[in-house]
Amino acid sequence: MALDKETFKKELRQRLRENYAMELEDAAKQEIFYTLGALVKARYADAWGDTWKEYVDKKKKQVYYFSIEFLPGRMLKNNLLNLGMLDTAREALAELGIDLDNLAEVEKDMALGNGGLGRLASCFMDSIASCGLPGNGNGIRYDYGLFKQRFVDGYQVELPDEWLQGGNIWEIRRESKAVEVRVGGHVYLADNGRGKLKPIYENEQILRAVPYDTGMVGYENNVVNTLRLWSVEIPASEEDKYQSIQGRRELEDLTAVLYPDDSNEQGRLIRLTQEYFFVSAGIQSIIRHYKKRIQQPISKLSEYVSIHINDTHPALCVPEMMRILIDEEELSWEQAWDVTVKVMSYTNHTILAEALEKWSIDLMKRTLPRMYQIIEEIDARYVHTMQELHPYDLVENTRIIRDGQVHMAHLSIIGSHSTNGVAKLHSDLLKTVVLHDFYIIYPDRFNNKTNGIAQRRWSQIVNEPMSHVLDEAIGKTWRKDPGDLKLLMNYQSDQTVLEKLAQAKKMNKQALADYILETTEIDVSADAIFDVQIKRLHAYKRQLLNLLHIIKLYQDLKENPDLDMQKRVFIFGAKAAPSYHYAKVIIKCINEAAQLINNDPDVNDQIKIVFLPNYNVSLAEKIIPAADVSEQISLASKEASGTSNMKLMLNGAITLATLDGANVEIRDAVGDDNIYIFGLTEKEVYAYYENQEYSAQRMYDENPVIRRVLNAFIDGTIPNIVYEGREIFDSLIKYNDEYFLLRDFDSYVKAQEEIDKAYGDQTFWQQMSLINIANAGRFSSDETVRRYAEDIWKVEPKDSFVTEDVQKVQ
Ligand code: Z57
Repeated sequence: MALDKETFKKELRQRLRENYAMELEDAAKQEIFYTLGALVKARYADAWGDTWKEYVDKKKKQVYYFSIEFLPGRMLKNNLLNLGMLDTAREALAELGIDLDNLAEVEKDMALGNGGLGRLASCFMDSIASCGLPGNGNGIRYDYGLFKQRFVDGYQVELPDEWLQGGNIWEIRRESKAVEVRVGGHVYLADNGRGKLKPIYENEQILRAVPYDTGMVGYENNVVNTLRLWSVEIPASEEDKYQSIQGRRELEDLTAVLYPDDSNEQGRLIRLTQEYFFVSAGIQSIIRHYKKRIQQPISKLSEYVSIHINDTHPALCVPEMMRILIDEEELSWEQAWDVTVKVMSYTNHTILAEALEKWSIDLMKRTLPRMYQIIEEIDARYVHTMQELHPYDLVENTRIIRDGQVHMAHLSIIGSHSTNGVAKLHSDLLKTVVLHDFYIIYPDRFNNKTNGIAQRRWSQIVNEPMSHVLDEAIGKTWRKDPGDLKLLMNYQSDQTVLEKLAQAKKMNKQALADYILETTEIDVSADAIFDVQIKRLHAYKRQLLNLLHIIKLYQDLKENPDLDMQKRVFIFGAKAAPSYHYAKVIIKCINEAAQLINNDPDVNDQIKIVFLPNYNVSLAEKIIPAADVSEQISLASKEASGTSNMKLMLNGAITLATLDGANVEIRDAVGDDNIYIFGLTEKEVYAYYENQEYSAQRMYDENPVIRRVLNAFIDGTIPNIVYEGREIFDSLIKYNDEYFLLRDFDSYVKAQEEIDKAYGDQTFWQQMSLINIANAGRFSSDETVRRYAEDIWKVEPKDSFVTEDVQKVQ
């Protein structure tokens, strides 16, 4: 039911009176925000209940997306949009003298994730609901999200993110759905009196897992799915065991913090326990629901339930499902295994060896003894079956337990019916290189699902100026159906549309320029090229290559202040894992280079560096609409997909990229003339690995430009980086430049020079920009989750959707 402005205003006032005993005129921003949030939540409460009931009544197969990270960011505007009340709310609030965008900033940015993986999970949640698919999220309700980043003397400093302070308007604590999770102690097997073995637990710790549910509101379709996040508590029965403050603390800390490093497995005990905690709680609640509401034989579970393992962090889904089916439901091993493999599916998100999870046998045994027993049995049976069919080495290389460690990727592949990569190139590399041995064993299990983004958030919500131009040019159907952005291709040569898109971009750039001035005191011109690199700080993503180019430009300008070039602002947003020393060194160097360049009168404002602190979803929403150039410059083969590349493209930025991850598919979508590609291909990178003939020292000796740039790090040109500059220099020369920055430097510089030239021809640039927007529709996560639903999960969209499509065709 549509809500009109007057009713909206009346209800807002009414709720404010009831909850705060206050008139709107006297209320603080916080109070208005919470009141509005409650109003919005009430608008979808019925649909939430109805959705749940419909799934139960129709016994619809549901998918549960298990992820150790979710990164929803702010939800107010997203919910308003999806409920069809964004415009009404904006206008009604304006009439009350309240600016919606300003009010929305009160909401804490929910950052229960590090980067791409967590944000992807949240884009999927949005799309699953918006496509009317029965699917839910399952994860951890961390008390503290990803750390807040500040810069002090150019160094990253981490502060706690107390996102729950002041309360979380969207969540519902579901006391009655709490479950118990057992960890530690010892387990042995004894006769259960019915001819089967049952595990006897000794000295185990019992944890209480309490779920907090958040509605995932679909776009104008009355579907509201559930994101269920678990929090740890001490069970009443165990209270007396935890009399020491320290014991309590340790337990309560289990869901306190998100691990801020997703690129390295530190092998921490707490992390493993976290993984088991949300996996066990999630699967128990699925099984409980199945038995109570679906009431089908447990052997038919896979007809009603699909579980997705997002990267290996939830890989314990496999042995935990086995545990429940065998120990509690008393299925035979064979039956249980059949069900488990059918229910589970797995996505791989990286080929970086250091990010592939392995746990030592010892730690696993101590922390999760029953899990270890089951994994051992899975491993033994795998070896037993496969050694009949395959050579010894192949089986040894693919088994789960090896060299004293449990390989979680192996467990995920063996224990599921589907393994997918996240972009075509990445999926191919899995088959041909990284998981080649598994591909020989299970060729049918491998498939690709190129990532996507929640296009409504990343266009309509974050970029209203552009959205209005699109409405005028091609109508509004693109808002529901991102594929319709294609219609924009008819306006490639329409000066009016090009001009209007340029104006929208300019507005966004001015807004970002204002924000930059306010937060960093750096004054940038909206006429300059806004060149953007936003992503986690990591060596393979090569923020340093970007910096090397900037230093080159700086040196060129020092030599010739009249150099003919476009003004440029290099914008960075990136957090480094607190323990990732080298990444922090790069941050320091970028910040010191910024100090130098931004304040050197010789540069005459031709180039500026802006490193915005605390990059998160909300900051991405400010930067992306204002970007002209999208830096996607990872070493080919290393970035599984990337997703900021898609968001920037959708907002009309031109991609400057290596042929890595989804960049390849972006190139295919826009054509070679509307993207700037440079650098080694993945094949060339692998060839270097094989020949081992790369010499960074030689590049340094033979290339005077590279020499001059690198010397700036050690000769005092960039101030205050005596140690950091040396480390950078050594990483490139002494340790032979692991990520081939110097090898790609010349071709990167050349591509940057072409961009400089192209920007000078504004019509040409606007055409490229339009073509990028027009072809971004294929990267909608609506499309991605539909592919998962059809090929992997076998879940079907809500019926009303089918009939609606039929109507459209007729
Ligand atoms: C993470 O954010 C990603 C991969 C990981 O293995 C971990 Br742990 C965290 C990223 C990839 O680096 C991106 O290339 C990809 O786009 C994203 O996951 C989503 O698939």
